[in-house]
Amino acid sequence: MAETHRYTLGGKSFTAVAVNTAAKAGEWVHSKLGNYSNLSTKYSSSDLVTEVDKGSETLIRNLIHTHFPDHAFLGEEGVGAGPAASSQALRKAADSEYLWVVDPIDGTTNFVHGFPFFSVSIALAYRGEVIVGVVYDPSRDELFVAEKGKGAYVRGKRLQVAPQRALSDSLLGSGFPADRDYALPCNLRGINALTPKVRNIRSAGSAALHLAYVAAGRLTGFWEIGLNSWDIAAGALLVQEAGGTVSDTLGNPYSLEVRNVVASNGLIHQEFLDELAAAGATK
Ligand code: 2AM
Ligand code: CA
Repeated sequence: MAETHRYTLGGKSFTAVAVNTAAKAGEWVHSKLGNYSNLSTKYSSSDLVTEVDKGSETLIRNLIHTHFPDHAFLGEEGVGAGPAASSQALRKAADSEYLWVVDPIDGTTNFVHGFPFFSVSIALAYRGEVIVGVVYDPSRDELFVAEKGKGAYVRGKRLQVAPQRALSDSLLGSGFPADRDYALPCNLRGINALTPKVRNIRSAGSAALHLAYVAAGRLTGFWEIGLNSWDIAAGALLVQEAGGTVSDTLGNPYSLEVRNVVASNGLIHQEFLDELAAAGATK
């Protein structure tokens, strides 16, 4: 990794800005719990957004641009609803040298219902490759941070993926996608096929935080169909830097374009992919 990645104007490192920004945004979001006023829907009746999502994104964008005015910014709330709009936004941003990929609240449904499992997800990509990833859970005050080639950490402790060698011993995470026409039925096929074959499955409603839990060894693996780049980017680097594997459901290596994600400790990865393929649950 080139030295130019580490230092810039004023000597603030990219990682320091990512960490401070996620912490600040997460604290603000947490202070608004049970206190939002404008609930609206985006792509479907289960795709929720509040003024807190928008406020968090504005706070994050302003802070990042204060330090790095030339960097490009891709945030969930700056993009139109639906998968076509988000793919197009990513293609447009992909040419940028430095691109911040941000989900201001991952787990908005939980935030709206007061279920304390949501996160702020901030990633920085250099020429399309994620080099910094931060996922912050304000409910537990856990900040997960990874730097390319330098490991993943929470509270100063190095993260290591889980040790299970077989799906039958694994605790997996997944989700119930908001897109009920395409992503939800596909994911349900996977859940149907995998539930009897694994130790159990958890679905707590924040893809980014589930990926952080894979990195921390709290889940053996996670998969979900139809996610967006901002749900995955930071969490994918956390998993990789904790020794795990991230791919799409067909086994192609992780990139910012991946929407159907499979993350694991690596040891169960092939078995995981094989089961999803056998269930017709890859796309
Ligand atoms: P969000 O809260 O940022 O919207 C839950 O299954 C996961 O899917 C969450 O990470 C949630 O992120 C994400 N999600 C919710 N609606 C979505 C949509 N319409 N498209 C893609 N991902 C979505
Ligand atoms: Ca979001």
